[in-house]
Amino acid sequence: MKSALITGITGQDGAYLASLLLDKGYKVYGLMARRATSTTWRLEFLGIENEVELIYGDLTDLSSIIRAIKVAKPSEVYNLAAQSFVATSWQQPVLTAQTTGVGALNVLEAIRLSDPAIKFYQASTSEMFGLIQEPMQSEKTPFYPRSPYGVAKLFGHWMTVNYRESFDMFACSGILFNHESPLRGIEFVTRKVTDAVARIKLGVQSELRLGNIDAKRDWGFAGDYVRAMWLMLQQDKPDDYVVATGKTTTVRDMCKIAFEYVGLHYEDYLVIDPQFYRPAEVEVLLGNPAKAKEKLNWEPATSLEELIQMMVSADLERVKKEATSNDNLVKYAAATKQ
Ligand code: NDP
Ligand code: GDR
Repeated sequence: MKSALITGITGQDGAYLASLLLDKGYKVYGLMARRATSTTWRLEFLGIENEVELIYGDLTDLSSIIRAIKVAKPSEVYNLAAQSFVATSWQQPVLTAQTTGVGALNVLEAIRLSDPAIKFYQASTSEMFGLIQEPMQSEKTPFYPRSPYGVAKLFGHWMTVNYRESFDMFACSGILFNHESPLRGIEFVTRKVTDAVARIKLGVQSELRLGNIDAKRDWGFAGDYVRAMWLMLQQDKPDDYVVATGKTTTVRDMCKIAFEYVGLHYEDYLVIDPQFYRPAEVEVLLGNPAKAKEKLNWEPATSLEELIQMMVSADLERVKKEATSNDNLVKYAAATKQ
């Protein structure tokens, strides 16, 4: 039986990847940071919380990663853990560098010191392109990150390339464009919108406050994207791949799709709030997934409309359940006023 270790297993991608690997017959281990409150809700949502083995550890603690590798004896390690919210990376740049940047190096070092034959996947990002000059970004597009997060990820990306070239390790970097799902963190714009649409529809929220709605993103479904991660580690040779849909949409149009799905107009509820603008913005992202299609035979299976509908439906169901008691309704109404 193949064994895999996933860092960031409690995150959106970690949960979907764990589910995929379990379906493929892997024994799945997850490195999980110790927190004061439970973080396993995504694993529970997918019904796999008892199917995976969770090992406490932190990406900034090399010894804990070495220990996790000793326990899991994996043939594949997927490094998905990170401080992954771009906006927070200006407020906590050092933590972001240590977790998102040096954390990736810690995992590479842990593998090199334990068993360099272990295959490694690094969760790289389209945020590394940042202030791009090319209309479509591919593996050959130069990088120009625009946030401490993007800079930290670029360090992890080049370390992955460097360990492949220096130590002949099977190390791959997946340059993934934005991907979303009902399991997306609530602070990211798609989920913030679909959650607001559900609350507004059910009468427990009155407005939605956003920042730069002219930003354009290439959005796909997380469930499709974790398949590409796995495929990268099944190839004969390690390499880097862009994973994207090849379509870009403004935040404004994404809002329109979400509100229209429940028969509302976004213009009636949207408030532009300067607090959600970023010190430096990535205005547009549009990926070219041609290499992933050719070499991995990977293609996205979910359209943006299907994705947004899936997210709004899940949020409607959740908000309905949460708002069954009067107490909760009062709480939500108060939270909306803040
Ligand atoms: P999430 O923010 O949902 O998950 C991040 C995970 O990292 C969580 O499990 C979190 O644990 C864990 N984590 C954070 N800090 C540490 C630490 N110090 N030690 C151990 N674990 C830690 O991210 P996604 O699932 O959306 O993304 C997965 C990866 O892919 C990330 O690296 C992200 O930067 C990258 N990426 C994501 C894209 C996207 O559109 N989703 C696109 C391109 C790249 P906890 O639950 O305890 O907070
Ligand atoms: P991003 O995702 O920064 O692309 O990073 P996010 O959903 O946070 O922002 C997308 C775009 O929407 C604009 N925006 C807002 N964003 C948020 N979060 N909240 C708002 O109120 C708001 N208003 C407008 C942003 O300015 C931005 O242009 C995600 C993360 O998953 C990263 O970890 C990953 O690497 C990249 O995607 C690819």
